[in-house]
Amino acid sequence: MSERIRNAAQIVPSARQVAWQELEFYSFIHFGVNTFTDKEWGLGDEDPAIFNPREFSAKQWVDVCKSAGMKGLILTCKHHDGFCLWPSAYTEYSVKNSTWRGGNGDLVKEVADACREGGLAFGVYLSPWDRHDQRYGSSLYNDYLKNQLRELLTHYGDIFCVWFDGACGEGPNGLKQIYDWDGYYEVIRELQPGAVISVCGPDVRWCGNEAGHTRDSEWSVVPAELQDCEKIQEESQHVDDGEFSKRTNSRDENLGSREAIQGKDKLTWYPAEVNTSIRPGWFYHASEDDKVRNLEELLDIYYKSVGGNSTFLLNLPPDQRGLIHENDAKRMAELGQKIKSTFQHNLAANANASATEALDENHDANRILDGDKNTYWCPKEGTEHAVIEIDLIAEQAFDRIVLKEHIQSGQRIEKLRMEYLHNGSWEQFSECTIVGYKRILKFPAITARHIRLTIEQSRWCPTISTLEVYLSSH
Ligand code: FUL
Repeated sequence: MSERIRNAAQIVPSARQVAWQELEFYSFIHFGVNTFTDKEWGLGDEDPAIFNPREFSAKQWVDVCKSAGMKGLILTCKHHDGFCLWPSAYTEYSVKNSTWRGGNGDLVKEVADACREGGLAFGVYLSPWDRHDQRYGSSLYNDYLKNQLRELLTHYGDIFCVWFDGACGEGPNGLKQIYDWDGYYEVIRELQPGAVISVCGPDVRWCGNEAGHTRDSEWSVVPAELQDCEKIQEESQHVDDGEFSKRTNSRDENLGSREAIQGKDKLTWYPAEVNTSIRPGWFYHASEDDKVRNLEELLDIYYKSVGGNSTFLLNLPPDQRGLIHENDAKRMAELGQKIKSTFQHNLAANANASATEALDENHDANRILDGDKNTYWCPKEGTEHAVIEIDLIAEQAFDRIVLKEHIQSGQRIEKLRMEYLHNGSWEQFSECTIVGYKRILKFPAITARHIRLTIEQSRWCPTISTLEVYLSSH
């Protein structure tokens, strides 16, 4: 094993990245003046008076998210049009000049409070691109954005995520802004050290598309240059200096394999998030009421994202009433019900496991069955292959297996297969490449008492913290 791969195997997540990853599934809420103009991108000249969601209920949003099993919510506090959903002291272009609650409302506060009450983590989307603000295009704008961050990160309790997208168009004066990313990050780290900075930020990587497509092998250890990818995308495409074509791009299929990281100076823990909308648009359009994604599609994305070492950020756009439309709410309840019923009874909870090798008794094979995410099995350093046999004690029918690595130790598994004992011989029923935080294996139901997990390829030495067995159809 090369020195490089051995080093890659020892790159670990920060505490904030682990906490974020454990949220698994959370919502994006696009809401603002566009909701009332039927647009996707506002021009920044919309009259604030049009913002008037008469039946707005943050609790309804939170209830819908919870019905789907989501654990967090990210709100577009300001989109590209510049209109702010909180009464910022630094602009007049906000809810304070809207019709809603006579200009006395604070929508960010109501959503943050409802999240806290309902047990959801709360995150903020703040668009750096601002088509309204006159300061845009000068250094004054950077101060403005930092002041807005200060407001959002001090008045609304714990924030789990600041989501920056890379769109950088012209402002009202026809100028483009040179963003002070490092300055923004400093404010975030100072005020909310537990928050991840996503997409145009160092903590969470954009998966590379907005359609819900996922990679089969989603590595969390990737070339560090990807952390700048969304920020420099626009400029780099214009500068043909010969370097750009050599850079890894967030849209590339292969980001973390041995070949992909070969020759890269610096690697880092930069895990992926899959973001997509339940409808074609990000904002609500009545014309899309019958275009809500179906249950199969959403389940498929769930399995491939949450069950493929990513998180799933699903957009639910509230309508002009200020409510998540009935069609979307119904779909979320169906999705949550399906996920919940599938992963309710772990058929391996009382099983026994034994491995070809274990580092010591604190890392024996039964650690993968003990329901404790902090304990894990691992072999001795340098052992790249291993076999774990699991005795389910009785014959069981099952069609899903959940595997987790102990990511606090790194991401190491590259290839594994699953077999079951059938009439005295081992037969394969599933296989996969990477595991990472979580891999959900999905296969036609089989009935067996003995199963076997073979790690065919790994980096330095693999770990497994969890193995669970489920039956989806009961
Ligand atoms: C993009 C934006 O331009 C879209 O409007 C949306 O907010 C999406 C999540 O990010 O860059």
